[in-house]
Amino acid sequence: MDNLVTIERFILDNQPESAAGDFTYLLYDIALAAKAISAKTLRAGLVDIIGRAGNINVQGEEQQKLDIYADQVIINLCDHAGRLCVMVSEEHEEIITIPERYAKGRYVLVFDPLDGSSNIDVNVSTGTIFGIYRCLEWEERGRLEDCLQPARDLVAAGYILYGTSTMLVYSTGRGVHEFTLDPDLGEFLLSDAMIRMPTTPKYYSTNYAYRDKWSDATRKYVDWLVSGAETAGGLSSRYIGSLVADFHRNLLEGGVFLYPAKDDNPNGKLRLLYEAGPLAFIVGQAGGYATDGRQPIVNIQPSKLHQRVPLIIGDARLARKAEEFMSHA
Ligand code: FDP
Repeated sequence: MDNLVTIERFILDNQPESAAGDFTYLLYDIALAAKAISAKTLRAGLVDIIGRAGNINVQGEEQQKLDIYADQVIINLCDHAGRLCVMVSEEHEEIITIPERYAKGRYVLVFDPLDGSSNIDVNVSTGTIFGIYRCLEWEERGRLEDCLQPARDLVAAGYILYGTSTMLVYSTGRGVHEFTLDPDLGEFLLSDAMIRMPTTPKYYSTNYAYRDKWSDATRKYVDWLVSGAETAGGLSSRYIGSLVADFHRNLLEGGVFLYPAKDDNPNGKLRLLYEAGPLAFIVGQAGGYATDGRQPIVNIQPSKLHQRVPLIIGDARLARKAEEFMSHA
């Protein structure tokens, strides 16, 4: 037990002294929400399987949609402690203000409570993505402007992967750190610190079924990835269709993920504020890069809460190459 480092201890040991208050506890709150969602996710598989066999579910209760559950858990654990001034969730059209009866804090939390939720029914990995900004105007309570900040201004970003193990990965701009939930202890334990992407990428990840809907430049770029022209031995293809899981694999194994623009969706599918932005911040901290094909994701000023953005993210050289292809378009 001597060398086990819990997430609480790691966060505390690695915060500048000035920050060892609200911000540290906000990260704890998110870690606690992650444990609750993880527990429910594991049980959801069981409930679903038993339900499918024609039996009533284990508790005889109506099963709540997991993404709604995840959304409520995060809000309930984070709204009352006086650490936040406003939140943004994929599940809510408008900003989520902190109720007047609670103290207002200095931070803004943006999150996608359960990404890849279409995978739950088939027992495939899902994830939560989050980003934390500083509130811009202390006097005001819950403004849209506080939420519409570029990812380069994130104070912290992270994700939780509900896979064969539950993992929490985060960065406060000083490296990327990974924690694995020990189900017996109920604690996130440090499993990797200061993660760097491998120098030799292995994978490209995209939904190839959209090939005919991509631009010529995107097709040429993906052909270039497939040809292995600049990567020894070529790249292999991996696509789960669950952003957090696809991103995490490529972060550790090396590779590039893309969800580009399509004929019927000129800005792609993924959301800038609580999907592309936080992951772009993290990948940059691990030596990678994220672009919309023209500019770094971290530099894009959001104009709407649920704005979509084309995303090419992962290995720095491979992602930058996309900009070369797309600038000739
Ligand atoms: P999902 O719709 O299952 O929530 O963010 C949405 C997302 O999943 C990502 O996790 C995933 O990368 C992408 O959509 C998959 O979209 P396609 O089915 O169009 O490939």
